[in-house]
Amino acid sequence: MTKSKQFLNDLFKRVVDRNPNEPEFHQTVKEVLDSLEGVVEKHPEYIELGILERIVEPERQIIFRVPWQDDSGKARMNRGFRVQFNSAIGPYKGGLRFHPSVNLSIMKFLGFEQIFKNSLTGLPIGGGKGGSDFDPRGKSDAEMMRFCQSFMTELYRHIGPDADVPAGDLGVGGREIGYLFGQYKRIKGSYENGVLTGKGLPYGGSLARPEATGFGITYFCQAMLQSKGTSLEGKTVAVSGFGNVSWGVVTKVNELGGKVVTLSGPDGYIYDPDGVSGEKIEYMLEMRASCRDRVQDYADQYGVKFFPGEKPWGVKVDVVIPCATQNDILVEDAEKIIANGVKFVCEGANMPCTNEAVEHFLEHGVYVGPSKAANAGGVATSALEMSQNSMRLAWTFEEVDTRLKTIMSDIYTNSSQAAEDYGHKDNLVVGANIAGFIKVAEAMKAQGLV
Ligand code: NDP
Ligand code: 2IT
Repeated sequence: MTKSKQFLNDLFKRVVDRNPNEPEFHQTVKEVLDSLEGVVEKHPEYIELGILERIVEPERQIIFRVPWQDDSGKARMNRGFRVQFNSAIGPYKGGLRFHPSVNLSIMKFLGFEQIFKNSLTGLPIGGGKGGSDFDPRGKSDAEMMRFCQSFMTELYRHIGPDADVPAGDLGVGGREIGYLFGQYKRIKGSYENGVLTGKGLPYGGSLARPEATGFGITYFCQAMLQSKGTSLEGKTVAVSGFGNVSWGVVTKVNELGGKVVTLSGPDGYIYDPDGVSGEKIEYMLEMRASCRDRVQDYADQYGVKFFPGEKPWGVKVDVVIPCATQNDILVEDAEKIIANGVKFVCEGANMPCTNEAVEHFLEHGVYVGPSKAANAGGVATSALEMSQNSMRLAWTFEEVDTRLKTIMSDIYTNSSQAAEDYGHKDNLVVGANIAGFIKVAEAMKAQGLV
């Protein structure tokens, strides 16, 4: 074993010892550190300067109490988080997740991923993530507003347009960002709309931000297919989830001539052999807004088959794009996907495949688009929203979409090139980690021991 490999293995052990009970955080750290042997061989100074040890430690972690009152007048309490992971290349940037599963491990995994993802966009944004274990399911609009106001009453002192810029993620969309921004503005007494992204159009939101994550994933997926001499035209696609990201993917896959035949929710999956298209895509927005959290509603509405409690990974398709949440594809799912002859898996959600599932795909010649590269279009367009806010100007949809296309194509090229340069041709997982890491490491090196 090389000295570099030994160092990386030891560092991973230290991360596990120092951060017990954080399996999702361990999972992402392992994936990144396992990619960096060649980089550390070439740059031994990254070890000497403590860059690797520092990059796995958040600069700051904020945990706070969020009290709120429900519609019956009962006092309720949730836990709020903001993990400010790395600010070497720009202000902390990353979404807020409201979901009952949220804990420190999940916040740290997402914040750590965000460092490299944001670096890959080529834009000046550092890595952060936040959220709460609040469950939006079944909450009234008024409850949502009171919760968001209480959450911001603590968060506001830690964020700012040049310090930390949150946005949406699972369970946080345009409505929630609106309530969060209103409370921030009220407390600060000044109109700093660059403090949050994913805003509504009338108060500084960017055209194409709602579509950006899903469109970006599809552009990335198309680049993967084109590099192998094919395209999404005429391909069948299995998608999981039915939220914001899935909606953007379904829309763009249709535009590029592909057919999405599955969607999933926490209740199971639907199979629509005619394809999710036309008004059915609009219906996805209704399902998301209803807060019912059921994909079965789609089957009831359009008379297609619903498979309760199952995932869509046994369905025979050409391309797989998981867009629900982390660890959605396990080794046994990967086996089914491989057995069905799928050659392309493009990760839409953050870390939807376990490390073992990714290994399995790579061993069987499946081309994998890793989430930190493939879904970076969301945060990239958030950074474009920040630019527009700074200039006090708004670009057209076409202008934003054109920039997004260029950014996704550059991310594909840089990840693919880095993989090749370091002797891992066609391993975009390793390539994205290397390309994202080097820029941050160089910035940290230049800025001294901070
Ligand atoms: P949404 O809240 O809009 O939608 C997610 C949907 O997927 C919800 O309906 C959710 O239901 C459902 N879901 C959650 N877990 C599962 C599961 N295990 N199986 C099936 N469905 C499930 O979230 P987004 O679409 O914004 O986010 C989806 C993923 O994409 C997340 O991993 C997120 O981190 C990632 N992402 C989002 C970006 C963005 O800009 N929005 C940018 C980059 C990545 P439930 O509420 O029950 O969980
Ligand atoms: O995971 C992600 O990249 C996001 N949820 C988007 C973050 C952002 O700041 O737009």
